[in-house]
Amino acid sequence: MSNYRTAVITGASRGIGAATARALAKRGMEVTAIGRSAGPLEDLKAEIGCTVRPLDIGDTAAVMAALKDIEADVVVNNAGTMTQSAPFAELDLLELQQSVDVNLKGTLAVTRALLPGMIERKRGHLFFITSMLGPYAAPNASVYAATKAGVRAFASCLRLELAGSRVRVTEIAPGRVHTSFFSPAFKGDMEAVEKTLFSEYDALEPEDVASALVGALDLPEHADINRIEITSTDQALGGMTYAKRAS
Ligand code: NJP
Repeated sequence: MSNYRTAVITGASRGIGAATARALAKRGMEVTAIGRSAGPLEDLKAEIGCTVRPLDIGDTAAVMAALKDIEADVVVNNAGTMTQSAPFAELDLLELQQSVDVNLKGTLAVTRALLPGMIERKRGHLFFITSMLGPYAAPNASVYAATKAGVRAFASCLRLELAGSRVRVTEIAPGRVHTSFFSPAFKGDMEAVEKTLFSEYDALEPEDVASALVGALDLPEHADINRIEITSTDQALGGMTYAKRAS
């Protein structure tokens, strides 16, 4: 495994972030787990012995203050939020704002806080958990897709800026993962989420995404996996659709 010792993971209170925290702690790394929910973070701390920082990453000033003393070899920008499933013209303005604040602004702030130290120490690995709804379009998720496309563009620019610095940049774009992420899209109705999205399809588990991340981390430090797109074998992306002419 590469020589990294410390990791900061956003959105570690559940789902992909918690699975990644477990995987990195198991490999002996010192993990700092970030999220807003103090209770689940404390449970994670009891389980894997990580440090926890309850924090809303949508608050840039709070992010800069909370992370200013942290040395991170690995940063997993994972925290994210979905909006209700709705056409853009009908989207709630508060949800629109929150999505941009967390998915895009929060990711920029966390990276801004931790990247200078990585550059100085000439060691680091930035991960960005984006989405298939960055490169591929879908209706009723336009703001979410825009934020994730933004993070993809950001990661691609950073990779160019950081060439030669020994700081790696890996984007991981997952397909559907079995977490509570889709709850807002179904107005909090988790039964409907399970029935509609998971009961008849195999999805990725959070641990699958964590394993992909560890695979990229495990390469020798001169090797940088730029991007991983990962789906379950029941999901395929790309392609085309055609709607029948309205009669
Ligand atoms: O989602 P979920 P996933 N400040 O809802 C945290 C992407 N993805 O693990 O603050 C700080 O279980 C929240 O913690 P809390 C997705 O876009 C997923 O599936 O305590 N943290 C929780 O720990 C996202 O970027 C799928 O509520 C904040 C975590 O974020 C990443 O995968 C598909 C926060 C969300 O955990 C992890 O999602 C895809 C804030 N303001 C991409 N707001 C999928 N699941 O199918 C939220 O393409 N969090």
